Amino acid sequence: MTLDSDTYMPKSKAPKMDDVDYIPADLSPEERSELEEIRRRKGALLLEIQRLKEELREAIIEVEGLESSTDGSKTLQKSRHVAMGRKKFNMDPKKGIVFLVENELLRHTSEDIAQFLYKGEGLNKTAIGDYLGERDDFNIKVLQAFVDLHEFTDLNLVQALRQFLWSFRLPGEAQKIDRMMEAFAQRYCHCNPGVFQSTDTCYVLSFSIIMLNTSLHNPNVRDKPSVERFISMNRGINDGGDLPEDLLRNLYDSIKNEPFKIPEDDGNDLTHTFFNPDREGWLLKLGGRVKTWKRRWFILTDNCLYYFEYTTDKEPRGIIPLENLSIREVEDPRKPNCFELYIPNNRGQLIKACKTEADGRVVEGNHMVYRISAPTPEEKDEWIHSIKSAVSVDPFYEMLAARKKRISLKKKEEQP
Ligand code: 4IP
Repeated sequence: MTLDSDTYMPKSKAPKMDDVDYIPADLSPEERSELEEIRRRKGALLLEIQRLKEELREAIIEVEGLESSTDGSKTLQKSRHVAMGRKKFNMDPKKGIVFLVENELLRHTSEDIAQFLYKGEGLNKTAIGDYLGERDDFNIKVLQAFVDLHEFTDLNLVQALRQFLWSFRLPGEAQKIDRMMEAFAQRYCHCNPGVFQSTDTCYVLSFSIIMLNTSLHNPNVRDKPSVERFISMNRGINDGGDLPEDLLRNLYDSIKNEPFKIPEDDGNDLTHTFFNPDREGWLLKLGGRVKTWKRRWFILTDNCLYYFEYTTDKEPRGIIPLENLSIREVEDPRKPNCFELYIPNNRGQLIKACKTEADGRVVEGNHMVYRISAPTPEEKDEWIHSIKSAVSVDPFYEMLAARKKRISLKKKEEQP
C-alpha cells in the first residue's frame, strides 16, 4: 500500500491539499483564510492559464493559416510564371526558355530542358521541334538528351518512329531533319543492338517508312506501293546486304494498318506536305507559238510534273522536272487562277523538259515559262504549295542519297 506523503494516510483515501474543500483541522483562523485566499488566486491563475492557452492555440491556427496562404500565393505565382513561360516558349522557344530559367523555374542544363520538352505540358510541338532543331551546341545537347529520354528497347522501327514523331513536330528544314533523324537512328540502334548493321541503315529505312506512310495514306497518291515494291525499294541498304524480308513485311503491315500520328499544331501534316507533295488533277496549260490553252491531266510526283491528255493514258505528253524551277502566281487576262513555272534570273534559257509530238516523237520542251490555270483559287493555292514543297524537298533527297552512297561505299571497302 502506498501512503500519501502529506497525510501519511492510504493514498486512495488521504484528503489532498488540492481538494477545494479540504482544510486541515489544526489551522488557525488566519491560516485558514490565507489558504482560502491562496486557493482563490490559484483558481484565478488556472483560469488565466487556460485563457492564455486558448489564445495561443488561436494564434497558432492564425499563423498557420497565414503561412499556408503565403505558400498558396507563392504556388499561384509560380504556376502563373510557368504558364507565361510556356506561352513565351510557344511564341519564341529560346525566349521562353530564358524566361523560365531567369525565374528559377527551370535549370539551364540540357537534361532539365530536355525533360521539360519531353513532358511537353502546354507546349506547342512545332515550337519544340524548332528548339530541338537549332544548330548551336547547347540545343544539339538538348536534342541528344531529349532523344535519350525515349525508350525504344524491343520496339520495332515503326513503333519507335511512332513514339518519336509524336513527341515533337519535325521542322521543315532538311538540315534540321537530318540532325534529328540521325539522333533518332543512333538512339534506336543503341536500344536495339544488332537489328541494323549501322545507323545509316536505320536512318535510310526510317525515311523509307515515313514516305511509305504518305504513299499509303495520302488520298492524293493513287499508286499505292505493294509490300513487294517496298521490299525492293530497300534492297541493299543493310550495308550492302538486304534486310530480312520478314522485318520489312512487318514494318509495311504496321504502317498500312495504322498511319503515323503526326502533331498538327498548324493544321498541316508534315508527311503530306514535306515528304510527299504528290498531287494530281485537271489544269489548263498554255502552249504553242499561237497560244492555246489545253486541258491536261497533271501528276506531280518524284519531283517532276507530268501531263497527260487523258487520265487513262499510259504515256505522258510532257514531263517537266522541277529541279531549279520556281513558281509564282500570275494574272492572265483570259484565264483565272494562274501560276507559272519559271527559271529564276533567267537569261533566255529554256526550261529543261520533254514532250511527245503529234507523230509520237519525244522532243525537248521549248518553254521559257509554263503558264498554268487551275479551276479554282483553292486548287491554285494547293498546286503552288505542293510544287513549292516538291522543289524544297530537293536538299533532303540529296542527303538521303548521300547516306545510301555511304552504305554502298562501306560495302565496297569491305570487299577484298
Ligand atoms: C499545241 O497546240 C499544244 O498546246 C501543245 O501542248 C504544245 O506543246 C504545242 O506547243 C502547241 O502547239 P495545238 O494542240 O493547238 O497544236 P500539249 O503538248 O499539251 O498538247 P507543249 O510544249 O506546251 O506541250 P509547241 O511549241 O510544240 O507548238
